[in-house]
Amino acid sequence: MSDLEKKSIDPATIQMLKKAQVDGCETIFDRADAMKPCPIGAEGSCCKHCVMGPCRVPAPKKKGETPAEKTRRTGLCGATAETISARNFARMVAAGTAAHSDHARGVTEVFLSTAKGEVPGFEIKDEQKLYQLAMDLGVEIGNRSVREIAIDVGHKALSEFGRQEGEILLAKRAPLKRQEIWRNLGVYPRGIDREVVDLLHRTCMGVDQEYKDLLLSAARCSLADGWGGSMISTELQDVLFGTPVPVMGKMNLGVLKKDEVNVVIHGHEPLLPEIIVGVLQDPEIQKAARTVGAKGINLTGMCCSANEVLMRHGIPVGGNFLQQELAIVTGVVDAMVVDVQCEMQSLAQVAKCYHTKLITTSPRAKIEGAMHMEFDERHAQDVAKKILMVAIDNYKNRKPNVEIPTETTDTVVGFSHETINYLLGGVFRASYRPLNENIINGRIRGIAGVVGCNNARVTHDEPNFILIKELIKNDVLVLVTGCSAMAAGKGGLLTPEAAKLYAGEGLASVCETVGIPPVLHMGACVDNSRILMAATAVVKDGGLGDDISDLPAAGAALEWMSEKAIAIGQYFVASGVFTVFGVTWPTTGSEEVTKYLFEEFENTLKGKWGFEPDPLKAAKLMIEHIDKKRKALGIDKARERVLFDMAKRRELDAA
Ligand code: XCC
Repeated sequence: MSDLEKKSIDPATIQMLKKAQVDGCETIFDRADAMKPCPIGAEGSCCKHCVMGPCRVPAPKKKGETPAEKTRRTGLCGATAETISARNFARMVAAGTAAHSDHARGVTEVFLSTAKGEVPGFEIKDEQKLYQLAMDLGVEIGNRSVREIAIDVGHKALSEFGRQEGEILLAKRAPLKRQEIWRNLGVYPRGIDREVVDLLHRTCMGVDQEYKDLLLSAARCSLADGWGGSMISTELQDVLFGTPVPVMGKMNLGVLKKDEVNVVIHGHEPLLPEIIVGVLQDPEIQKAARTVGAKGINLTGMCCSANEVLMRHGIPVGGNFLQQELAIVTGVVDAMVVDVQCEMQSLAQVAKCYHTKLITTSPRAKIEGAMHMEFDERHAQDVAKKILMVAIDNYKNRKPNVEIPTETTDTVVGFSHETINYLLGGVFRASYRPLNENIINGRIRGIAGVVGCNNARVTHDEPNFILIKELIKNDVLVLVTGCSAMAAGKGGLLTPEAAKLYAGEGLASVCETVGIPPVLHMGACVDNSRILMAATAVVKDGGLGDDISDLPAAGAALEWMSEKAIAIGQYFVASGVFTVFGVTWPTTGSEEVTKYLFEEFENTLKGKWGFEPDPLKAAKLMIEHIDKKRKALGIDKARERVLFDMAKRRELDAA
């Protein structure tokens, strides 16, 4: 196997890496070879919170540091390795929370304008969800019109960002015991922006210099993401664009088409993509595409924007984070339209190697060398049409070096927590009861959320794919979001048939009865809030304890790279979930900080972090945790009864 072939388990990715090499076009994979990560930064030991530094306090090479040696290991101001490490970690949480929450603010503003009837092209699609949200936000329903309710919901949601005191309203959806834990620890989030500002302030030079206090504040900030910003964006996007229901879709670069105008939408906010999907049907646009010799317009998604339009419209997915440059390398992408987050600046360079127009659309995110066509919700359809026309005009500029991989995989996606409820219980008795019963009787051993990014420091898609396969083999139902969802999808795990092929007998039997895949695609990264809601629904249905931390459940992000992933991981932990990350762990510079996150959090928050880059070992850790929780619930015996050995399995197969 050549070095290039070790970069990804996905043949389409390898094929495009080879093409990029032939075309002389540099990608992130080349840069990862050329530049190694800074070892001191990687362990969280570099402090640049003032300009007397940067101060570097790397972890001691060998164990058994004396107190005197330890005292000498500080920054100029005396900040200890613990303070520096905790501050760096907390800043990641603040940045990740800010990203998800600013996305949510944008959605809320458009939602409010929609409710007021100010933005043509947007409408309220899911009234049922609006009513539920209204109740949770304390908005009166009565005999009021949808418009009146929606306006109040919009105002209430918007005020959650600037709220100065009290408790974030949607966090009241969490199990009561969980809320008590937050209150007792003083980590119940007050307002979304307030927690981000609070954490940025604390982590300034010379402010909070007690690592435990910093880490608890980071927990509070992350909760403002999971139960605040992220949840608001998921909820309002569902009300505006429809709550996802299972839909078929295709994944991987093979979805690009040689004889059509290819437009790739990449980023996170579904606002403009939703309008583009609508405008595509415009006969004028279709005609314009035919006029330039194309058979039509082929819209595909990349990263989390892809997840959004895939689960609501079945729009095919080009790929995940590490494939964004490679889509352009095919030579057939006429326009790549980006908004915010996870868009590599190198896209502008790669686009220059081919003919692709890179178009930025968010006022918050411009890229040097890209065209900027700003999304303005008041004229969203016009902007969408103009963008499509740029792509159509560019079709004729394609160069001869065109090559599209053939790989595409079928998937079934769109499992919102409401859909799971309905699928399991049926329309007349929608509930999580059947899921709980199957967990209690042991057919389903537990639930795992496998989420997060790709990372050029590890083999693309490999850790996520191996982990997910190992979990379902051991009867763990897996929920996926973000770029890991695409690793599962491209690997063929997002179909009902995957249950028979890969899942353990217990899980397979449940999936076959209900007709669902053993791995449920729940959406984009802000939709990790759906996992919180699903976990809460399981708790509320009864029989599995009275808090999320009682559930036989675990989380993982083995290919994480973004600060957003740390914010997500932290809110999972602060919601009571054991969460394992891979690649590298950003606090290894301080043993105390790492121990606090990995062990002591379990005593207070009842959730904890873990680190294990090897996917099989990570699966083992998660399954051991699940089994520990089953034992604590007294349901471990049930599972022993349903486990069959190989001889018994063969006997059953033969029968
Ligand atoms: Fe980005 Fe959301 Fe990570 Fe993928 S999973 S690399 S954050 S696109 Ni969100």
